[in-house]
Amino acid sequence: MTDDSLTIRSLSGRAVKVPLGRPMKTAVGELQGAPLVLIDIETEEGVTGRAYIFAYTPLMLRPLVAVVEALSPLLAGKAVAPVERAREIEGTFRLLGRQGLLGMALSVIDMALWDILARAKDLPLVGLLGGAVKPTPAYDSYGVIDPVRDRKDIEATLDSGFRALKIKIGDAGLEKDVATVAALREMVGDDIRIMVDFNQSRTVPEAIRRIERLAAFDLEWVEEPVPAEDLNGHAEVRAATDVPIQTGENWWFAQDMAKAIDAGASDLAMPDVMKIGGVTGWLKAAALAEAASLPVSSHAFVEASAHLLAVTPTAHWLEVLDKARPILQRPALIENGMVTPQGPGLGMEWDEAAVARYAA
Ligand code: SMN
Ligand code: MG
Repeated sequence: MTDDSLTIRSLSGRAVKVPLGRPMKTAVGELQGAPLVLIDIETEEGVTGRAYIFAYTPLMLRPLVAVVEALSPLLAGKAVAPVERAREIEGTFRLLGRQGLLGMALSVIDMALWDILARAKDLPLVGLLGGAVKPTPAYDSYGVIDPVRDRKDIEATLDSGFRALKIKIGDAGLEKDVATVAALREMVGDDIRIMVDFNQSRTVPEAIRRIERLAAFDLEWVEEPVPAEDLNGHAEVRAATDVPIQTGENWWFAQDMAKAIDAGASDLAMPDVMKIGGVTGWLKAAALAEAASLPVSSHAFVEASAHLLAVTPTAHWLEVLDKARPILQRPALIENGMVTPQGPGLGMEWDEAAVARYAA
């Protein structure tokens, strides 16, 4: 069977609301569970590709299913050729633009198409991309924490082998941020890497003021200190501190990443495979990062990120925010603070009983 013998038959999306392993409070709101849209792409040859969209809010579940279904006629009968499909769809939506829900749907459809190609050759995606099945260092991702209340969870994170963890901050005043990070540093010791994420919540002066105090705790990075689209603001904060600035989860396709690099917005990059354009977009982002000497970390999407970081020249950290675990037959392979890609394809099979249980 050659790749071009694979033909898309149909596209479907199913909405689920999945419980989160732990609360995910951020400076800009709290996630009540993980609203996901599961994408299945069937082919005439009987190979099915799977991927999922993270909707962030249940309010977007029905619209996202509608967007996926609206795209189906554009893809049915076409070859499973994700690079060609991405080029074609970019042209189709040139006037509208691919940001927002459309960009999320296009990125995840791309992931499912690559899943088909790898499955058809009985390969893990990393293998189809020419890489090796190898583990990537990972960090455990928390929301806003209470060092006393969350001590047991954090100890379990370290006991399971993680050497890094991220917390959300910026939900209250500077002193709370400083006290939380100081308590965490005290709890985990000097060798564990700590990342903090403001989730776009600060102004430039306030971000600079807070980071000046947080610099004492040897942070791996400070993430999205100001609104994601404020590239100059990110660059201003970056110029005011030696603490590495991280951003990228809100870049739409490689073009946004190129603008951020041009603006000198960050020391690091963390594209989100659901917004950067799926596998096709990620490969472009990885090339941009290598050319700009930017370490690349992932954002959520543990399963796909394990494959993609394994073929990313400047791979840095993999974020473990394991949202899909409850609806997968086989969870992501997370061992001793590392995540190893699983196949075939992206390595995901829906647990249909769980999908039914969590149907939205
Ligand atoms: C985040 C991820 C997913 C949901 C809310 C917030 C956060 C992160 O920005 O980087 O983990
Ligand atoms: Mg973030």
